[in-house]
Amino acid sequence: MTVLTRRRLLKTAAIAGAGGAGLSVMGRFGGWAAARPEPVVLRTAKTQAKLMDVGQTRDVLSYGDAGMPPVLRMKKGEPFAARLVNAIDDPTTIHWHGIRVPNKMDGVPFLVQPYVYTGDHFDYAFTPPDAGTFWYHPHCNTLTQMGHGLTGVIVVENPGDPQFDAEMVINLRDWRLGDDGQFIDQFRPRDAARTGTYGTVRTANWLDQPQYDAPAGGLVRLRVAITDVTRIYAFLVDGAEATVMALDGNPVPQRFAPDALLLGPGQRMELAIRMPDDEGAIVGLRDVRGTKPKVLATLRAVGSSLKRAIRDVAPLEVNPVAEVDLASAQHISLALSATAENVPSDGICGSLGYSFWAINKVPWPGDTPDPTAPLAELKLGRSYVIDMENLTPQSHPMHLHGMSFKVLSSSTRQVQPLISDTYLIQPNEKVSLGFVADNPGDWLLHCHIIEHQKSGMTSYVRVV
Ligand SMILES: [Cu+2]
Repeated sequence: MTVLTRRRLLKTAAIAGAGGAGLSVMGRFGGWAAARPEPVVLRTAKTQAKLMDVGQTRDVLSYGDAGMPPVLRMKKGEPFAARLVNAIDDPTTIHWHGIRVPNKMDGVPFLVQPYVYTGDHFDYAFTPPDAGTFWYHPHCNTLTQMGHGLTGVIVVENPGDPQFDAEMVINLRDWRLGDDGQFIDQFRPRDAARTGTYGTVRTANWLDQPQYDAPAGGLVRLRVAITDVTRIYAFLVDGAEATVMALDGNPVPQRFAPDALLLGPGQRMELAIRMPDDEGAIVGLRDVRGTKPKVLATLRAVGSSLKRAIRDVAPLEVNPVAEVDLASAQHISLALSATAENVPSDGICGSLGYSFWAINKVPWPGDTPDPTAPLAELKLGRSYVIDMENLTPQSHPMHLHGMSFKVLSSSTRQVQPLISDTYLIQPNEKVSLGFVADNPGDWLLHCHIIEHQKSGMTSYVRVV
């Protein structure tokens, strides 16, 4: 594994800087220059936000000076560039969750890039191959940085997308705040060893139950991303006809109504909603999981009815993900378990100081480079099937970086052949996920309940 020294790190930063300067010689490089976009500046900052009635919450982190991190819009097959400028007092990076980027752009410190220290910057550039709903977040000290606000949604547009009368993006997340509206401890060890530590304040787009206007009788494309560090949701829409069009950035083969649809941290869904005909009618997006169900956000019908029909929504274009060859695929067994170990470990990238979880009986010490080796070395271009078994009483949203897999089968339920980057595995479930190892590099495979990730449920595969 690549170990980055401070010296090498500075060299890398210098190269990144030179890339930025290259913008000034655009005219000399014809097509290359024309294709190179102006970078979006994502500047981490400490800010305040009104998350509770009692007043402003301090020590909130965002990209930009105020409000939640911006929704980033990209276009499928068109180059995108962003400059991360780090203005917080902690090293950081950006990971583009679900987007199949080149390895060096994946944002995992030490595995693929150096830390971006306070005052430094890093230039990200890639061309998103897939259209859909994705998200971005740091991969350093993630429980704190994401817990305090650094989670934003990405929309990758496709010019061939069906037309809607309105589109909305909802970023779902919680905050660990006390009665005074200020941050409390981000986790409790006894909860980290179970489902993870839940937030105390729940928001949609950093608001409590926001309401958005949408045309009566119109078709709404609602993009929802769970960017929370812990919470699993069970989604329901009431007051309107709704259908799930896409999950985790990819169209579903068969559309279905969100009837307590379970999705975990890191997952996204795209709904087509047909608004009611009557002006003022309210549509609710609900979480019905657990003992405290909640209306997350509402839509209010406005104007006279457009009289659309949900069946008129054309299919979304399938993303160009290589088809797994099951006949030649090699199988990789993966057992998720709890571990008896409970010892502090020195995670370089924000370990919690505990080991509670393991993959194939090995608890990983966070994102440290040594002495750990990849879970598996995969041959570029070859097909693989991950046979994953959950031996714990908790659910785990398992996320693979860099490549999308197809859900092949489950031991406990009927599954559609969904293409995804995150699979929410249930207790006692065995699932088979097939993919083509077509993206070279070191790719993390981890639980997206961040406390689980940071206390052992992390590994990576190497594609060479
Ligand atoms: Cu987990």
